[in-house]
Amino acid sequence: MKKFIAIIMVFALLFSIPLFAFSSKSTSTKKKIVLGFAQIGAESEWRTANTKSIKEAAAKEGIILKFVDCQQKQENQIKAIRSFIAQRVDVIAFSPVVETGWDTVLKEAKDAGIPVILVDRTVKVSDPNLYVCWIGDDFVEEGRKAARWLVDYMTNKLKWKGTVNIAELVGTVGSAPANDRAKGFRDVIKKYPNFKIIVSQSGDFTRAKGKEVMEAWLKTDLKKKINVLFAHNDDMALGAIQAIEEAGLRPGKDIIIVSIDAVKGAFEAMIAGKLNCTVECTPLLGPLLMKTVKDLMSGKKVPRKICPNEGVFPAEVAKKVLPTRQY
Ligand code: GZL
Repeated sequence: MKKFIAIIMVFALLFSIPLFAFSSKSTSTKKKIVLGFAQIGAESEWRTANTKSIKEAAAKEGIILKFVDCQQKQENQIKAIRSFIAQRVDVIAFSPVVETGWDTVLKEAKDAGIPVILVDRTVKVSDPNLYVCWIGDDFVEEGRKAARWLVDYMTNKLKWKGTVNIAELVGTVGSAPANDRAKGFRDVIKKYPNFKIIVSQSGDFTRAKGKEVMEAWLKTDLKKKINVLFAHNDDMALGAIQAIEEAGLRPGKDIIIVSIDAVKGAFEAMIAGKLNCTVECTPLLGPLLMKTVKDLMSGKKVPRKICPNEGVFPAEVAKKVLPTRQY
């Protein structure tokens, strides 16, 4: 009898171990990374796509995202960064609405030992070590690409004779894309004396403001002078297109239009013959950001600058390319 009971006990013990192993809470629960992100706002199709990319990538990577929409105000971004510091997040990322005014708050993050990643736009700071990495697009090159396309189109396609009078819709005043796209565009057209920027004003990267500025221009003698519109983003170009039509002119014909971003709305406008070219500036930076965050947290060295490749899309390719676009 004793032997029988001993055998039963052994089997019971052997059988319970696997169950015990499965039922016990794994002791290696890894702490989830917490990322604070201070987004500029929701001013354009581009920004909406950028936010979607960041949120989806965080969810996919199991990163806890504390996301703040800062309504295009620097003071709100500074407030959000301070709240991330107080919450002791692991990493802070943000797209700085303008280039300057960040030294103090970035020093607070550095003193708190929290790494900062710039996404999309860049900053001008006294100490470059106030951030560890910038993930974004080369805005100067985007401006150059827009100008190179324009010079080729006017000179070789339209065989334009005489002066090319250009109106420029500038992005948010003081922002890196506005400063750099303007610089890149001028780098190229300064080599062609007949290409002249005759008027330049900010439309703050929004459709509404782009329309408002173009409306005002077309109420003056600029209506007879403007041959080309260079818009720093598609949203301002799309707003200006509405104003051009309401003024009885044909966008894409009476006024040639080149812009930047390559959002879906731009492809639709090109297919409708109202926009002539858009230069790509990808907002799909979420996966790159999450990879960089994970590399940082696992102690890997991360590059100072991560710049995706981008294309140029003239109207003639719009119909074919649109179905392949992700934003
Ligand atoms: C560029 C980005 C700009 C887009 C605009 O990377 O910062 O801000 O060109 C957006 O559409 O508003």
